[in-house]
Parts: sequence; structure tokens; C-alpha cells
Amino acid sequence: MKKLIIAAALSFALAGPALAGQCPMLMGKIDEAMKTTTADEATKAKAMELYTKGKAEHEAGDHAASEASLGEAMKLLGI
Ligand SMILES: [Cu+2]
Repeated sequence: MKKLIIAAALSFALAGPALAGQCPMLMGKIDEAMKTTTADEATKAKAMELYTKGKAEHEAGDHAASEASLGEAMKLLGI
């Protein structure tokens, strides 16, 4: 467990600054879209699942994976 935390902290430190700005922006776009979307409940649930996944990946420092997940969510929401 301790190793995992160190690995996560390390990957955050290494991958952090250059790309970190992108994910919060994408998350913000999804937040906005969720308020106004006309997508059905199943699509919204799937988008939120991807959003939660992307947020966790972002927080773990895996910004490439996060952007991919958030991008999928945005596709579902039509943005
Ligand atoms: Cu990120």
C-alpha cells in the first residue's frame, strides 16, 4: 500500500505540471454540459462514470488516461 502511494505521488510529480491544466478544464466543460444536456439517463450515467474515472486518473497523475476518459464522456454528451 505504501509503495502504491509513493508510486502515485511520484507519477504525479513527474507528469504533473505540463499537462495538469487540461483535465480540470475538461471536467468543467462536462459539469456545464451535465446541467443542460438532453441526453437520456443511461447516457448521463455512463458520462458520469467516465467523469469519475477521469477525475481519479487525473488525481493519480495519469493525465493522458484522464483526458481519454473525459474525452469519451464529452463525446457522449455531444460536446
Ligand atoms: Cu490531469
